[in-house]
Amino acid sequence: MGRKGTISAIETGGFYARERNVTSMSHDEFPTDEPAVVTCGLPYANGDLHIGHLRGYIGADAFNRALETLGQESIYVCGSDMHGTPVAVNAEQQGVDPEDFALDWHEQYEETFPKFNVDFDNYGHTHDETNTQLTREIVRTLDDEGYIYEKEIQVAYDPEADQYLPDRYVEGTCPYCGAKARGDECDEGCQRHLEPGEVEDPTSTITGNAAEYRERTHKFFEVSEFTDFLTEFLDGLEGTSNARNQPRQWIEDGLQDWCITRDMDWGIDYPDDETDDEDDLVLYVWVDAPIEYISSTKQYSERVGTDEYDWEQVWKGDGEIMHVIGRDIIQHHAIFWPAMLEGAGYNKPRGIAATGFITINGKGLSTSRNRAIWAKEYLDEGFHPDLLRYYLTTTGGLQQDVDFSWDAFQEKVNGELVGTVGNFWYRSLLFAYRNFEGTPEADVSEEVKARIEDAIADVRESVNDYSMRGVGQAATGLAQFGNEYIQRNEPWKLTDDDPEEAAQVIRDCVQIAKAVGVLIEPITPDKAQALWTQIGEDGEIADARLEHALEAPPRTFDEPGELFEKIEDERVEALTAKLEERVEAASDDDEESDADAAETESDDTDASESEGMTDTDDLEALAEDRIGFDDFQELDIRVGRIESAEGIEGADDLARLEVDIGFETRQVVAGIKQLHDLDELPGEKCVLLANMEKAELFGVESNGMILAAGEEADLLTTHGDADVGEKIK
Ligand code: B3M
Ligand code: ZN
Repeated sequence: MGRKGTISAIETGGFYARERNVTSMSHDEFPTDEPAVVTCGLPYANGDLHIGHLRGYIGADAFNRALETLGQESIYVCGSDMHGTPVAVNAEQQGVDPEDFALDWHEQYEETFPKFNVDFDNYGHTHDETNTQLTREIVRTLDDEGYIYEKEIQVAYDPEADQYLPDRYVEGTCPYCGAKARGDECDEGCQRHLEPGEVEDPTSTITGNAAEYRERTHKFFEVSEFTDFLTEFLDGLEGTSNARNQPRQWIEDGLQDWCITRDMDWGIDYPDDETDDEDDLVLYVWVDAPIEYISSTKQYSERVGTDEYDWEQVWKGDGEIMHVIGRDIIQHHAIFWPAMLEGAGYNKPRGIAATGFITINGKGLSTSRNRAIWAKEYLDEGFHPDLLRYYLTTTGGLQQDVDFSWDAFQEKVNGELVGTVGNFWYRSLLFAYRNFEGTPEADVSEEVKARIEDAIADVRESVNDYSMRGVGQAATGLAQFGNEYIQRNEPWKLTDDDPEEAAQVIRDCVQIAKAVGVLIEPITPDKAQALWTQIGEDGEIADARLEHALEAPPRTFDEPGELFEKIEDERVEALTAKLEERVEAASDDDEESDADAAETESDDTDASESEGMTDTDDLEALAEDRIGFDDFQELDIRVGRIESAEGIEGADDLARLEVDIGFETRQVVAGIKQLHDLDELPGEKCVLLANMEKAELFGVESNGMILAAGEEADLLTTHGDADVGEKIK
């Protein structure tokens, strides 16, 4: 990123630093008096679900459950995304009708989600009657309001296939960052949405031929008219900082209008009056897809009755709308979608939480390389869904990429769920059962009451910060306290000498056990329910509020059992070997089929496939201007940890960072002020060129250079156990 950027580390927030996802104070804290709806990005109905999908659906499910424990009225809705080229291309490859193809996957998803305790209040799909009607109605309104116009544009066409090439039917180079890109998105590079005609050097994914361009008339939505509205909207938007910062940059670069029609058959017809025209356009999939959020809410409302939940109060009144999405679809949710909602007279989202990706053993998840953990595979292995739920929600902050390996999974499960939570539950309840046949009669001590109240406050704050990791940590932290408490008070020594004191300690422990259950329920609902039953509570723990954590459990209960089981080393070794073999086998296949230019990939996020460098000069430089190993050795590049980050006054782009590089802390100036939320950086690992010449920028000395790539200054880092200070070699 050149000389302009340097950073340095400040007080380190540490690994468990609270995730701060909320910067705006323009909303009342949860719980509010308005009904809420939580949504998650709709899965394209085009292939098997994997761990990358599950992260979002589980995270949003946990968020919705956690909101309910706060006393917020809230529902969780979603649906399958049936249209667009992601579905059409895959259906075509299999020679089946896109509708049958998509419905088939839709039904599979409907069955799969509950197996992960992902509990949608409504799960519809974008091709159903509700969504078709509502989409047409909203587009008509936008048209009536004068936000839609026609324009002649050049669209890609494959003469051999005699077919237009919308979106995923074409591939080429991103005009913004040079990465390999799909027709409508720079999926491996800067993540920008691309308009028809924008992708450079387009080739057809049907035949592999270079695409031709033909002139066609298309409909455009005037997003540019909403620039001021969107600027203000983003200022009040809660959720992750990336959902505010990236769109602000795009707005600054100037918003383009958005082509909302496509030359294809599969989709919702553009609602105009001339019907039966062969050239009829369908709506771009990204028009009808988010409308499913409303349609799905409406279906729920119609099912339970508007007295119980009124979709119009939410979507046309003041309801709380929260979207959980992948960070690759921020532009659709934080620019296009609020503009559509505003133009059509609807309520806007309160929060957008855009999550990072999942990597597998430190490498990008890749469906084509079979480097993924499939939903079905996980269940077939016989692991309880709550283990994966816990892993995915608590391993990293929302915005961070989360790495999955069977090793790390084992470590987390054995350490935190078996060792901390399960161990505390079992030892305290078993002791209570054996000595008191249940909960001893006593009041909870002040110390324990206060500790539970603190944990409840942490959960409240975490939910308001959209941090499910914070919720998990509050629960696990309380169980940790429970273990310490029982250890410190040694009730087993008291039963004979001081039975009253023993009763007090155990009374406290049963309360802590119950409280851990109530607090952890959003993340591990089945296990929490099992605990609930063990302590003799009736009904469902999912209906319990945070306050119930302080209410006395029933007097008696039956003998408890252990709720978590250790994952053995041999199991992990076998699973790891199986995964590696599979990836290897797939990459052999892949090499063979690489020659087949028509190959397309449904949702591959393999970063290793991206090529940021396509400029001819760069390629020549790469071929000729090689350096020797000795030259490389001269670069002192080290792993660092950002301790602090703050903007430099008067400099638009610059931030001052303090970076711990093991033996010392460096002050660095980096040009990342606009591109990163500086509050999020402390605690992050980075890579620093330590023997860079010193420089002074805006009066601040920069002693080293932080390495980053791409227009968004994506900070380089390490993914394994390299220590801070380690030299890169
Ligand atoms: N179906 C999947 C994706 O791009 C897409 C999401 C739609 S959300 C309205 O992640
Ligand atoms: Zn790009």
